[in-house]
Amino acid sequence: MAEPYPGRQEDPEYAPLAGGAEPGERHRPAKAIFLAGLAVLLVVGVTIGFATHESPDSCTELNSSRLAPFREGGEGLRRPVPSEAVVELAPRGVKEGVSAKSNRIFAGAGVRGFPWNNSMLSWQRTAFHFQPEKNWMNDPNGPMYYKGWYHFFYQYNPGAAVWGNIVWGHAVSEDLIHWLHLPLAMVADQWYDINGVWSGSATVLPNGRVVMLYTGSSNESMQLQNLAYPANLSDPFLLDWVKHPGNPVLAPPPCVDKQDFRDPTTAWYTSGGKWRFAIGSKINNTGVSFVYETDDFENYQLLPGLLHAVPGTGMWECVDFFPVSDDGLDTSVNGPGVKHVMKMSLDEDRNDYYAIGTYDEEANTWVPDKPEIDVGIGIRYDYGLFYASKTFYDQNKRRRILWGWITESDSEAADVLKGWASLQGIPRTVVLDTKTGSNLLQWPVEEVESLRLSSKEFDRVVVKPGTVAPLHVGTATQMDIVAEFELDKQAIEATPEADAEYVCSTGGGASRRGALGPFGLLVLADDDLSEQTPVYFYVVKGSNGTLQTSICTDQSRSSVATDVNKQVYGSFIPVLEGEKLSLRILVDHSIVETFAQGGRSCITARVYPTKAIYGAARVFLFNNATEANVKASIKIWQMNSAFIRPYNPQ
Ligand code: DQQ
Repeated sequence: MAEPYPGRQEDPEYAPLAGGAEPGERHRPAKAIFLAGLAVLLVVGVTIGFATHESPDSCTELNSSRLAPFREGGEGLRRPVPSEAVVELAPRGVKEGVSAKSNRIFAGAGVRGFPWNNSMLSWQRTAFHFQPEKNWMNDPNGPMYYKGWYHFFYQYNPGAAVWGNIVWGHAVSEDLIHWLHLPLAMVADQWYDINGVWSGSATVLPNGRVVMLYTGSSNESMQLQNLAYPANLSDPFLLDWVKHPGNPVLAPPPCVDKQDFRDPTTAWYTSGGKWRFAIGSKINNTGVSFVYETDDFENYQLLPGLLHAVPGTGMWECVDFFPVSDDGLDTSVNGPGVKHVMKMSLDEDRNDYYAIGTYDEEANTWVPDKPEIDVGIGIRYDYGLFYASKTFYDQNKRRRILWGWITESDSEAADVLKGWASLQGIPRTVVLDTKTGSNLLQWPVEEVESLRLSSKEFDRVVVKPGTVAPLHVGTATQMDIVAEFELDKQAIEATPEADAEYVCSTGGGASRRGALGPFGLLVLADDDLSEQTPVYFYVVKGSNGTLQTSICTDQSRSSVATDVNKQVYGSFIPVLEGEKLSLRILVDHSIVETFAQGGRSCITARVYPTKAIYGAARVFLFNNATEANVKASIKIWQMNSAFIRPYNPQ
């Protein structure tokens, strides 16, 4: 396996920045961009084999022509810059070039809003998940480890609990659990990002310098890529950020819409001694990822071809691209035997998909190992709510860590009432599942275990068909649960083979009984089970006698309120010979995160009970199969709260 930065003698050079960008100072596009424009015409058309919506001639225009009106003396600079972005849109965000961000599905006529009171709404705030003190948050941005601190930036609306006026929030932590909220890192104060400082990624260079590439939505809602640096590298908190005077450094290539070019990845170092990063787009309805190359992070060349393209997947947001093994790898690691993960956030269905494949640096392509589960049509990071995620390599503990945005699934009106919206999932370590070769294993970072308090264990409990048993653990609103289940072998043998498949979303939830399922846990339940969120396995015996297992989270009875999402989430999950069925569930007020089979499949749900809250929240073990006993071993820890508070410079 090749080391990162092979054969490097010197650190790459880039000019330190003296101050913020003035609107009159503009960076000159490189001649390379012209070549890049031509390359896109030739290669994109051939690779994807479809007609663009623009005439082919338009593809021969200079990539840079889109920046020309904004260069010195250009009329773009004289156009008025809106003092604040418009947020009153339906749905919110589409006009600015991003899809709807807030959950408005329960705002329409015919849906009666539930009379939420303060005590119910206050309960929903989490105790050990990252969230700002108030207002709206979405994508994780620029995560990195720097001088002893984990840095976390995020898409943030400082003025409201709905999407809009996006800037970069910033927090630091020594352990990914306890956080200090810092002042905003970047605000929308330049023509090229006045409509929003959108998502981006950090690259920590081998000389310790930090490069932040991010998307700005310009005064004309064009998506432009920009560069920012820490003002003071000796400050471990990296409090001040400077936007490069030459911004924007990239405009959308001519063949893509000006609103379809966003979210640059962390850069990786090539054997040719240059840096590359990927960025998502779409051409007609084909999702694509372009790759740019640079040696100074100021001048870029669009490489011929596409890293990858999948017809029918639409706009790719927040592409992530990284090497993977059974251990964490630096983003620049490549070589024989190294697998690469391609992940994209599918704008059309708001889910994060990944696939494992091989990166050919010379050809600038990534090829999935299994085209039938290509990125966007196969495996998801999570089968509940989990979007716009991003990984980073933690050089401190030599692991790759995944952050994902967990949106609300109640009404926007309720978010406005409670004054905040969205969480970040518990950061997860990510390794290759070497047993299946096609999956990743995602697992809560080990630091979360430092919050474990007292525990209760239930060892090898036999649960008969049709049983619901309370697990007496005290308050059940902040828990870390690990559980293993074994289905009765005789019942499996006696169960006839059938053609039937089980699909969580249409399978009738945990109340629909089959011979070999459902069984699992009911979390956030009240004593009389009028509210409950079952997390369960469901096993069916296929026509060839093999067992097929699904893991599901059933929200249909999670709340008596009507204006919350009540889908049943879940997916089929590979269970290999000799493996027991295993679960880990983190419950933290309104979030339930499930990791099945060591993290081979994950489900994140946001639930909003009205009765099963505070001291009334319980946890139960259940087996709703008709034929099989289930043997369950369970350990449940009460979880402490994390310290997440504002930074006080004193
Ligand atoms: N969120 C950002 C965009 C990104 C989208 C805007 C994904 O950069 O594509 O807030 O949620």
